[in-house]
Amino acid sequence: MKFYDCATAPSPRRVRMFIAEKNLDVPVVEVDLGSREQHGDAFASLNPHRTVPVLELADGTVLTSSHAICRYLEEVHPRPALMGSNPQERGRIADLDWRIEQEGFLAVGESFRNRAKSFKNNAVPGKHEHAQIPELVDRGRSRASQFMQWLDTQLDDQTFVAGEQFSVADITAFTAIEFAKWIKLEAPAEYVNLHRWYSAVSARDSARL
Ligand SMILES: N[C@@H](CCC(=O)N[C@@H](CS)C(=O)NCC(=O)O)C(=O)O
Repeated sequence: MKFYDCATAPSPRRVRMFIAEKNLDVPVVEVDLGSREQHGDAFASLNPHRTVPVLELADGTVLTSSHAICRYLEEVHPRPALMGSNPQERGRIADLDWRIEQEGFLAVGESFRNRAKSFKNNAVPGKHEHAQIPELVDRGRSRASQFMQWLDTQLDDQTFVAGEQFSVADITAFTAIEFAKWIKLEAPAEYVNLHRWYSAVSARDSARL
């Protein structure tokens, strides 16, 4: 098994945290997005979508999204459970994880990629060129702010995003909040639940990767 990572990119960070929480030792291949290695023949033949993270399994199966990689690792290494321990929990955590990715993580990405000069013709990750749309800089930022407000409320009466157990939903939310620093967006001080949770997750070993 090989994990294609990029130490500076936010999506592979989700998988790095997941692997660390599972205490797994997975060989890593670093992909240099800065020099556009993802568009080179070697990587593009592995993942035609030209994005990281990628998990290549021993039988040659290639998984090309954070969610699928985490799902696979959870199936093979069920403990500690990060995606729920019964059907109800699994459904609930999947629901939260999807919402956090859509409304938090991707909202930050929308703002960042439509502004950064280096993404002038690559506003959407992947093989196709897409011009930036300047209006999406503010829209993404505003959606990310709304996400933070929702997250603070979600954490009002529970330790973690999905309840009292740390889960993949915390990993996606934490990496989204970290990613938001790239657009200089931080949660307001009055979001005390969010800040309490952020301090707790930051203190985990997996958060340092
Ligand atoms: N949904 C995918 C998104 C992957 C993604 O967008 N990865 C970015 C890095 S955070 C990437 O590979 N970008 C390459 C590029 O922009 O060319 C996942 O979560 O795995």
